[in-house]
Amino acid sequence: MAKHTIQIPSNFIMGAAASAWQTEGWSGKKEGQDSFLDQWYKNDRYVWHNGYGPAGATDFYNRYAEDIALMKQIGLTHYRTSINWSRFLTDYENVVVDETYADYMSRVIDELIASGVEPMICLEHYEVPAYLLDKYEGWSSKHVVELFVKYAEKVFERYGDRVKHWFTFNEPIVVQTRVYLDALRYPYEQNTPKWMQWNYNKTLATAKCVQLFKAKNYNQNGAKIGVILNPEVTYARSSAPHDQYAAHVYDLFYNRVFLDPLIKGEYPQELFDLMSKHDITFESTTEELTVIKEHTVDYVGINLYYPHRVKAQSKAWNENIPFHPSYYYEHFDLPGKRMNKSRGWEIYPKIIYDMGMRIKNEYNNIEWFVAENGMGIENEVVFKNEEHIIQDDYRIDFITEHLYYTLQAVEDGSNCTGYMLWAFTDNVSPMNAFKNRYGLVEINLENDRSRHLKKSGYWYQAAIKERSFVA
Ligand code: BGP
Repeated sequence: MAKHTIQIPSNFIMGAAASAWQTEGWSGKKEGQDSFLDQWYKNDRYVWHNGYGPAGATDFYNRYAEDIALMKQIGLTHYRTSINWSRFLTDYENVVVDETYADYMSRVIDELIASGVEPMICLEHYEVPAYLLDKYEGWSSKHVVELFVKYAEKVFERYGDRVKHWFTFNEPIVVQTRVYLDALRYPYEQNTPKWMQWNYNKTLATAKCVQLFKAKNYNQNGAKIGVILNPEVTYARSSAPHDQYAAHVYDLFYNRVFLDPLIKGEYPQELFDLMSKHDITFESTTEELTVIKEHTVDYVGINLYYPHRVKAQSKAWNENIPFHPSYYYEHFDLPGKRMNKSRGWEIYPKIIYDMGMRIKNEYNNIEWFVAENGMGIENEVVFKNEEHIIQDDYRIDFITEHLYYTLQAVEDGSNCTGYMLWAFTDNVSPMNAFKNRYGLVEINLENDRSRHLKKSGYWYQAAIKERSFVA
């Protein structure tokens, strides 16, 4: 196919993302400031690649100035990260701020702004404090919803004058799906009602934060508050009604459970009907549902990595085990699919376009942006050239194709305002530490975590500078 120069609109966000826990390391962390992820790490150490863990991470806590200088060099317009809830406070009940950590965050924000990189800040990227998990079973509890809103208020008080892009959660469905739906993590309990309670309580917490943000006028100067979701762009195996229905139910349970209430203010009745059919109950009140209805988000970030393909469930369901949505579906492998073998994820760049069109057509064309998209590759060092620069042409191709489809969606009227690569630097994945490297910038773990732009870093720099690329 002939190649073309693709123009990037002048005000289009060209950024990169990360999270607090995955980068900052444990420097300065106090006893009792563990998050869900630290607890997970401590319980399940055996899964960690080469023993790398969150203790060192990329040492962003100490090296943020060096990293922000690299962001400036690449020309990132925006950088997304999170505030680590478990570290921002020393007392989660009385909302006592850890001044050392708060000061560090303040310096990060100032340095970003001074470098011409807009900060985008998320309040929870899986960093729910371990204390709240132990004491209240985390997001099972309405009390934790209230504590989160109080924490958010402290954060807005500190940084609301400088930060214009806020998000409550990154991928709010993920933790409880691993913990209570798939029982892959401690406490290894399959409990779909609890899964739904967590979903609901995080939605309620978002609505309450939106309410607070506006009531206290933090939305002045164009500041916005939203959420970052990971809807699974789902394709049915065939057009046969049973496969179509499987994809439809999958979409209700994994996507619309957050998209609908957060963007439109209402849950799909069909989801509630399926839940009552399977005795999935959770606590909600009319007042809470009104808060959700009246305080929808300003915009959404969407994390998109790979497509989901489903077909109708072929096996008879064992009625003695608790209900799981896979009662209705099975995953389906597309024959001949393109793969990122390191991560085991299919590559299908059109997911971004399809999501963009869906938001346009079904979600009031709300403002959205690609909040994460990227390619994690194992053992990249073998691709170094004589100048020791990782020749990650596969990543350049991946970004090129995904950015192309993002801009196609823009051209076709979707209100997409940006693209953020996961990730700015290689970092600690909650699944596999530094095994799969995602960064535009290499973190050399053998050499004191020194930073080096990869070929993709130079490519991204050129695309941002020229506001164009060839695809
Ligand atoms: C997203 C998370 C990120 C990041 C990324 C890559 O779902 O928001 O935190 O980790 O996935 O996935 P992984 O690290 O599992 O390879």
